[in-house]
Amino acid sequence: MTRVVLSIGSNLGDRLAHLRSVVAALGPRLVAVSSVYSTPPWGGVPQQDYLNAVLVAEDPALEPSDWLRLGQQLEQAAGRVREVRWGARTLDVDLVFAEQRRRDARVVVRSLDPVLTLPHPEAHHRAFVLVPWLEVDPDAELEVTGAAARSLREWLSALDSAEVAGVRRTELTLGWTP
Ligand code: PH2
Ligand code: MG
Ligand code: MG
Repeated sequence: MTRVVLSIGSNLGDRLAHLRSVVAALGPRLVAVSSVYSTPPWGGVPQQDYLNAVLVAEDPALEPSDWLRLGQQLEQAAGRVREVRWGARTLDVDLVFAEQRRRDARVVVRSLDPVLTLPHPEAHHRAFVLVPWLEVDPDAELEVTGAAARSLREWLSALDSAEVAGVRRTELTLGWTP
């Protein structure tokens, strides 16, 4: 059983429809869905603003590598073409965090594999990940390699306040009801 946190983003084409395609595909596996946020592009490549959201999902049968593959399939279904690093994309599905459920305990999945590093090595630096994640899981803690565990709120307070303020909640919805 894994419970995962996915960061989804789009800044090309019908951005909202691309995000919604992930919600539709995950269906009953979804545990929580954040609001949709409008976010300035991060990474220095001039491009359109993104829509970003965070999803929490659970599936007894999927391992982290299965979630990664599923995310890549959804990116392809949205017509994703891989070109410029940090450049515009129809759909990006990033696995930022995973836990294994063992009876009542939750064990955080840690991996230094460059193909799938968990927790995501940059999640704690990205306001467009932390703000929606905090909305759906206000008590979450994130321990990244080489740093102590901190709450999402603490990671956010370490970021540039202009970057955090740039992440704006919209009235758009992903059409999910618990
Ligand atoms: N994704 C990127 C590069 N830059 N900027 C924002 N605001 N949101 C993203 O999801 C994003 C980005 C590459 O994955
Ligand atoms: Mg990404
Ligand atoms: Mg990605």
